[in-house]
Amino acid sequence: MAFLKTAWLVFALGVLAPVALSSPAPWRCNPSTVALRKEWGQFTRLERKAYISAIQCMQQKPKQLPASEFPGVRNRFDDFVATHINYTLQVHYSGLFLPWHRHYIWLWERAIRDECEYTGYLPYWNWPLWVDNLAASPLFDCSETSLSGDGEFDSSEEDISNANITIPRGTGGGCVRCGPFKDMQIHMGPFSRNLVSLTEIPSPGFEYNPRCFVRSLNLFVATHYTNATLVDRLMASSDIVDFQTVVDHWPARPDGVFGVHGGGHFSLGSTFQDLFASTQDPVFMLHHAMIDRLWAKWQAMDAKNRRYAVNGTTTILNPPWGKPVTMDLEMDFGILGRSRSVREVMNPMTDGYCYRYT
Ligand SMILES: *[C@@H]1O[C@H](CO)[C@@H](O)[C@H](O)[C@H]1NC(C)=O
Ligand SMILES: *[C@@H]1O[C@H](CO)[C@@H](O)[C@H](O)[C@H]1NC(C)=O
Ligand SMILES: *[C@@H]1O[C@H](CO)[C@@H](O)[C@H](O)[C@H]1NC(C)=O
Ligand SMILES: *[C@@H]1O[C@H](CO)[C@@H](O)[C@H](O)[C@H]1NC(C)=O
Ligand SMILES: [Cu+2]
Repeated sequence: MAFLKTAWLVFALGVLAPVALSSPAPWRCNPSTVALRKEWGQFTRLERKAYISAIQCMQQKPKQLPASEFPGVRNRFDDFVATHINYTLQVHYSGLFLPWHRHYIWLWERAIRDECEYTGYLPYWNWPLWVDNLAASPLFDCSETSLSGDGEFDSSEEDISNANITIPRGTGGGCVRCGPFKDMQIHMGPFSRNLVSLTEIPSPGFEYNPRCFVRSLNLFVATHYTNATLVDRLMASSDIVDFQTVVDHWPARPDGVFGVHGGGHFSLGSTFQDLFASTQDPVFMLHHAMIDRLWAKWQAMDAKNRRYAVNGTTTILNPPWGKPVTMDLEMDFGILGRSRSVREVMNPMTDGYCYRYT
């Protein structure tokens, strides 16, 4: 024991002394230290299980938001859900969509590493790989290394249609009864799909509304709205206005449906279709990691013109009175982390970020 202590002391002095004497070099992100975010299918079985355990760990940790104001928040995972609900009207179909979600998913990655002993990095969902058969994908095959799969068949799920489009119903529609998130309860929502002129968080707000986690895999939506042609088209976007249109309004539609962002959300059924509370589906972070990945790659292809490109306002659907997004604008994340300027999140390898994607 004495020997070990001495050895440790020598080791500590040897390593730490030079650092203490010279002024510490500022921490910099470089290619040898950068974290790699991988596609779910590129994770080993152990890595997938570790990520699943991290989500379950967050669902068991105590919440930080107060029960008085946030009755629907029951655990640490729900802190993320409520924060997303809270900022939904600023950070969707607006100039904040890409920057805000970049930081939000980074906060989640940091939280599972700091609070749940997760040692990996965020995985992503590469939509085109599985559009022909979601149920056979490693993400949704309901195995113990998936994020569960389809819900039970529920005959009451209906097609979604409006004047311009009809989306046939998916193959589930009921509760998820298999895989790691079998019988999981969600606590908040549902919110109406009608986004017209919303200026405050609509009902049910942060109310507690326990019910089962629903999925309905939808191959029509997957093949039509998240396929490889659309991803190629997104990557060929000429500028940020075009890029955001293909993400969220392509073909351009006043109600904001569709685009690859909405495509992913609508391909999984009602829990994930909820604009405010979709964070309750454990695949949320992977879906947004894919969007972040495509944005990061698109930015890097022409950094001079794209690194600091933004367009839009801080209000949903960019009304004429909306406040334009600028680099100095501060974005808030409630209790999840300090505010960040838009400029600070424009590069995944600076300002405290240090990640890239496969
Ligand atoms: C249908 O498309 C037309 C033309 O783009 C548009 O003006 C109209 O608002 C759309 N209606 C709905 C319900 O999306
Ligand atoms: C992808 O979807 C678009 C629009 O729905 C369609 O025009 C295109 O043919 C599809 N591409 C593939 C590879 O399925
Ligand atoms: C966004 O781009 C459109 C189209 O180029 C432009 O008219 C608008 O002024 C831009 N808005 C902001 C807030 O940058
Ligand atoms: C919700 O947003 C408001 C600002 O709009 C902020 O003051 C509050 O702290 C936020 N609450 C949560 C839970 O994020
Ligand atoms: Cu969102």
